[in-house]
Amino acid sequence: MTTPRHDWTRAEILALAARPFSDLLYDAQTVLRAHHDPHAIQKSRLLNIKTGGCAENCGYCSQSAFVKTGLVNSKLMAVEDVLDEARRAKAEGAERFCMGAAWRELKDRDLPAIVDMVKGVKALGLESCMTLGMLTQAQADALAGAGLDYYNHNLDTGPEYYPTVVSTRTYQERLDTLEACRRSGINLCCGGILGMGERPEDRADLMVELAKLDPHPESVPINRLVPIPGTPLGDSAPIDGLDFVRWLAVARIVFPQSVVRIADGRETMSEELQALCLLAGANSLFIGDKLLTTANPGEARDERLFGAMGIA
Ligand code: SAM
Ligand code: DTB
Ligand code: SF4
Repeated sequence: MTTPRHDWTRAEILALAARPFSDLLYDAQTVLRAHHDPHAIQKSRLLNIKTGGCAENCGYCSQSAFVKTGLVNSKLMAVEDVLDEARRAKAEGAERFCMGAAWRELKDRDLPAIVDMVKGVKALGLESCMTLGMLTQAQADALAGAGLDYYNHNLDTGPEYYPTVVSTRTYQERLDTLEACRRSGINLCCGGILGMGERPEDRADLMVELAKLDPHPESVPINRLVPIPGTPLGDSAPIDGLDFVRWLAVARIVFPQSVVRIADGRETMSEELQALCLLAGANSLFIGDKLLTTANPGEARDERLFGAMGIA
């Protein structure tokens, strides 16, 4: 068993990431096996409960009001419609239902509907997760009171590169919302994106910042940038597949007790590359054929992957 550490340095993480591929994967797989069932995958399902028109300017996102991507904006979905989707997700094998809204921050006027969604999802026997932008302490407490299990709020990259990607909020504001969730007792889902033109140092810094959170986030989603035409990062070259695998292995070693998720970016990965991601210690993914606005492999492809890997 590895004790989670909160004092990782940039240099240590860069050294880890630079190890021979087989050594790195062997160690990551060993950490996975010491802390988790290596044949189990945590399955989440995402639903965009409010699409587009977001007041933030995140350079990777199709839902920012600063960009034209052809996306059709919509208002917050009705509670019953959200619960219909949650029932479907449960029938498809999801354990956790994650609801995302393209908001800079949660407004108190929307809180009653959000609380009803959390309660309804819980009543179906699913874990609940919300990602709604920034929260005040009172809002986090209200979500915790409704029974919310997880809040997703990513740090996305290292603090030095962050202002290049988004300028309408600060890194510290991200950390403040995470702290509010922690105080209210909600589990954290917090990770980042690789492939936005960041240096290895920025990836290492992301891991350092995530590792400072005490306890570590219970879920660590690692997204592979999906370049969306019309966004500032729409022309980005995709991150090399084996490089992505390396960083998943680093995340597994740095966050031994956390569930590490291959989040966005699976749609364009071969089965072989996804199998390597799982060998590197990732043990969670989103099921279904759609994430928020981007595509995901869906049931038939995932069944082949799970079958090949011996995952139930
Ligand atoms: N508005 C909320 C927020 O920013 O926290 C929640 C939704 S936001 C879409 C959730 C996360 O999805 C982002 O933090 C980012 O890590 C990831 N993401 C968004 N667009 C992406 C893209 N094109 N490729 C990969 N990951 C993406
Ligand atoms: C996370 O790290 N990835 C999810 C979830 N948290 C909310 C989102 C992935 C998809 C984002 C891009 C899209 O589909 O538009
Ligand atoms: Fe808004 Fe979230 Fe997209 Fe940023 S990532 S523009 S906060 S929906």
